[in-house]
Amino acid sequence: MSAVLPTADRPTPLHAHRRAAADGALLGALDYAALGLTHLAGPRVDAWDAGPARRRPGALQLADAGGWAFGAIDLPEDGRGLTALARQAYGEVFAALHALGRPPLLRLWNYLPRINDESSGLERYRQFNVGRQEAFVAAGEDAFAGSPAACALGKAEGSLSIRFLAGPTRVLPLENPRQVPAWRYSQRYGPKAPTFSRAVLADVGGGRVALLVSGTASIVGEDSVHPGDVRAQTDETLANLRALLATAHARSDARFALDALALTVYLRHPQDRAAVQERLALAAPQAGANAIWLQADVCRSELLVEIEAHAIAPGRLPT
Ligand code: 3EB
Repeated sequence: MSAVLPTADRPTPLHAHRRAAADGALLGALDYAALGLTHLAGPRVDAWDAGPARRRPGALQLADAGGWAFGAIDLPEDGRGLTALARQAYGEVFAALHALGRPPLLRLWNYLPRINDESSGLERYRQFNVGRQEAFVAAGEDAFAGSPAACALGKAEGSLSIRFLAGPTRVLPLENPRQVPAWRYSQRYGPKAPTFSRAVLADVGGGRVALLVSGTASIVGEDSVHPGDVRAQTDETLANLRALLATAHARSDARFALDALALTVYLRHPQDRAAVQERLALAAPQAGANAIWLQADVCRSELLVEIEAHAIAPGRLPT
C-alpha cells in the first residue's frame, strides 16, 4: 500500500456527473467533441469528480485527487502502425500510474481513428489489441482475468485517444455468463485478445459502490448476432446488460436498476437512433431518455450499436 493514498476502505468519495461542457473543478471528463466523435443527443460530457485535483500537464495529462486519478493521452499516428502506437500509449499510461503508487485501474476508454480499416492484412482494431495486450504484460498488469472495464470505438481521423480512471480502492472485475470473456476470444477475432473485463465494481467511498460497465454489444458467446438488424442488436445488448447486473448483484449488496444506469450509446449509423431509442424506451425509458448518444464505429464491422454504462449506489463490496 502506497503511503500517498488514503486507506482502501475509506476512499475520498468519487462522483460521476453529466454536463453540457467540460469545465469546473473536475478530476477528469470524457469530452466527446474533443475526442473527435459526433454528438447526436443528450449531455455532451461525462465527468468524474473527487474534490480539488492536482494537474500534471504533459504528453499524458494526469489529474489526481484523494488518490483518484484520471488520465488522458492523445497520440497522433506516426507511420509505425497502430500496434506500436497502442504499445507506446499504454506504456505511458502504466508509467504514470506506477509513479502515483499503482492505484488500480477501474476503466479505460479507447478511441481509434478508422478502427475498421485494414492495413498489412489486419484490421486496425486487431492491431491495437496486439499492442495493448503486449503493454499490459510488459508492465506486469493483469491482461486477462482481472483486467479493467473498457470500451474501444472508432472515429473518422485524428489521434489514438485513451482516457483512464484509477483509484485508491479494490476493483472487482465481472464477467458476463452469456459471453466468453473478451480476454479469452479465439484467434478468429485477432492474434491477441482484447484486454478488458465486462464490468467492474469498486468502492467509491461514502458507503457507495460504483458499477462501470464496458462497451456492450450484440455478442453471444464470442459471436456477433443479428447482423444488419439494429433493433435485435439493441435487444441482445440489453439482455447482456441485464445479465451483467445480475452478476453484480451476486457480488455486492449494492443494487443497480437497468433504468437507473447512465448510458452512453454509440451508433455506427446516426439514422438508427429512432429505432434504438424505441427499443430502449420499452426496456429502460428513464435511462434511454437520459443517455448520451454518439456516432462512432464499433469494433466489429457487423456491429451497429454498442452501449456502455455506469452507476453509483449505496452498498459495500465483500471483504
Ligand atoms: C465486444 O464485446 C465488443 O477492446 O476495449 C467492447 C468493450 C468491445 C471493450 C475493447 C471492445 C472493447 O467485444 C467490443
